[in-house]
Amino acid sequence: NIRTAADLAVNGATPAFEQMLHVGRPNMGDREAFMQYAADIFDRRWLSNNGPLVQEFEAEVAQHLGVKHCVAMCNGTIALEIAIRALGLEGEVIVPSYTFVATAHALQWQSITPVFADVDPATHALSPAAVRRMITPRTSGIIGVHLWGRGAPVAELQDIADEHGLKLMFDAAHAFSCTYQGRMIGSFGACEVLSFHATKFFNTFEGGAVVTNDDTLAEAMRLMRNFGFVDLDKVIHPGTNGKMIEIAAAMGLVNLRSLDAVIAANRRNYLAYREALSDVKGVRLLAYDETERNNYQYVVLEVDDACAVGRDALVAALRAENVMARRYFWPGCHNLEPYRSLFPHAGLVLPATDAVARSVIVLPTGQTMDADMIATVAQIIRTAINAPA
Ligand code: T4K
Repeated sequence: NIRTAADLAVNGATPAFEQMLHVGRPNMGDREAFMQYAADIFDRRWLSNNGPLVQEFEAEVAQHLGVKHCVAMCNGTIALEIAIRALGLEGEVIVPSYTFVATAHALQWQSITPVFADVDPATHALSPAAVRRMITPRTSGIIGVHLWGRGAPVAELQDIADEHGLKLMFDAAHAFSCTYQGRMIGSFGACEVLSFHATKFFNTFEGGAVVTNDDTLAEAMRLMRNFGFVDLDKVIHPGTNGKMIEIAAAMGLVNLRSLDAVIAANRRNYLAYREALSDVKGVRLLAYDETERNNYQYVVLEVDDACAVGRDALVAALRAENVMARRYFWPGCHNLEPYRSLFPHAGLVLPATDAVARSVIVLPTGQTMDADMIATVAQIIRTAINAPA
């Protein structure tokens, strides 16, 4: 019963939730099915290095996404690094600043300069016009990000890449099992990178993959994820250890069976939040396009500058109630080190990125949230805004 400022934990009341509510609480499939896979792995004594479950997992993912190749990896960041290298990116690559820092780090880690372009404030996705402004003679590629599982402006970015002879790939870490203009995300650009981290819509504990229709690129990535081995004692290329392990693939195979159930739970949560917050002035939920298939993994609340309570005060009020709301992806990569101090980013101003990063709160969703919990979270937000201390 949170009605007045005095009922809020931030003002000394008992927190609404005893247990913390997390953004990114893992969605888990059938426990028994997983235990069976684990027992089989024990008996088989095949734990890693392109094992049978990894191969089965790759085939199922490729089929689900309607793409020719899935190259499974140990996590999304290594998958990004390997994709970037296999594509031959160099010099400068244009990326959004409003993304998880891994998108930028995967380039910087390989001595390629991520060049940050601004986003469209309405969609939070890379702005094609901003991308054009950042092209220089050193630009070799563009990495679009399907942020929050909503498709980046794929067609416009492909046009820019074609006009300027640039490579285009996508960070699809958020967009597993989502569509762009009715087609499954996974086969756009030269390749697309997935993350199966614990906090993602679909997880393999840790994991990732690159998906592509390009045979040569897939072959190069398979080499690179396994030290460049082509035979038992023959190495033909520099490589790293990007392999997915069998127990991760087992989790993936189990979780693949509950994709639709998780989507249904996430969508129900998203609609419950939307309904409960519809009359609260100063905040709005970022809408999903219902004509697309969405995974609804991110409930993204935008706080207006004119809201009676600032974004950070609202986050503090939620945290006091044990609602671990997140300020993703504040303050934008261009404001994080090393980028903020380095040429060409020192002093870079990206107005839309700054405005979006200043306004967003990501709220808990997933299998573990129910209607009562969502009603309470919404009531905390309503009270914090309407009855500030
Ligand atoms: N590109 C994009 C656009 C990405 O968003 C990401 C990852 C990547 C690339 C790279 O993919 P990976 O290399 O990660 O596969 C989390 C995740 O660690 C990260 O995977 C994800 N993006 C990012 C958006 O979120 P943090 O720093 O927020 O994680 P952390 O530890 O604060 O956890 C988030 C919340 O989830 C916490 O409240 C705790 C809860 N949680 C977490 C784990 C791991 C659980 O309840 N159970 C768990 O097992 O980055």
